[in-house]
Amino acid sequence: MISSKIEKALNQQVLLEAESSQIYLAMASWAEVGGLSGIAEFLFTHSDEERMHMLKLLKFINERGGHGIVPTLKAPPLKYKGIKELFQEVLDHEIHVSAEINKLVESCLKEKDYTTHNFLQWYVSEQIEEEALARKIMDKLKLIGDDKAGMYIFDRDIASLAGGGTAKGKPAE
Ligand code: OFO
Repeated sequence: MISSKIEKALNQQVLLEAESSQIYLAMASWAEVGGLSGIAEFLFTHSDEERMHMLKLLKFINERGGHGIVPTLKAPPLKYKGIKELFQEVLDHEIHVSAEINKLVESCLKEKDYTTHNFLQWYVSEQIEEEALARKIMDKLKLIGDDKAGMYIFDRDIASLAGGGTAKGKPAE
């Protein structure tokens, strides 16, 4: 059984994962409309994975005697300044998510909730991968700069940047 404090904190994380899914979905749609089909595909997949992260939390809360709350989401932005800005936002967002996961882990230790602490370890590793991937993408984009041919190749090959884990075309467990 989880304490109401942990239940509330986990539901906050449900909201954050749902927001992540929503934001990446909006980014995917913007990229698709702009003809960047590789980037769009990558972001659609990423959005699906965030939904899986949300579901996994929601089900855990229910399993542990709490109530997983389906949150109200605010509308994500419609447009982005450019590809570099978009992926910088992805990186910043993932850094924020990692910080929130770490806070949750800390709360579990304080509450002596070792079951939830154990459950959250999957998210801790997931965040290491997601941040690393977003950084790798930003490094590539910095190298490409304003080169249109480089951007064409980036859009074509972005799926191959993803190596095993998340946003790599395979759903999270
Ligand atoms: Fe759920 O990993 Fe990104 O946000």
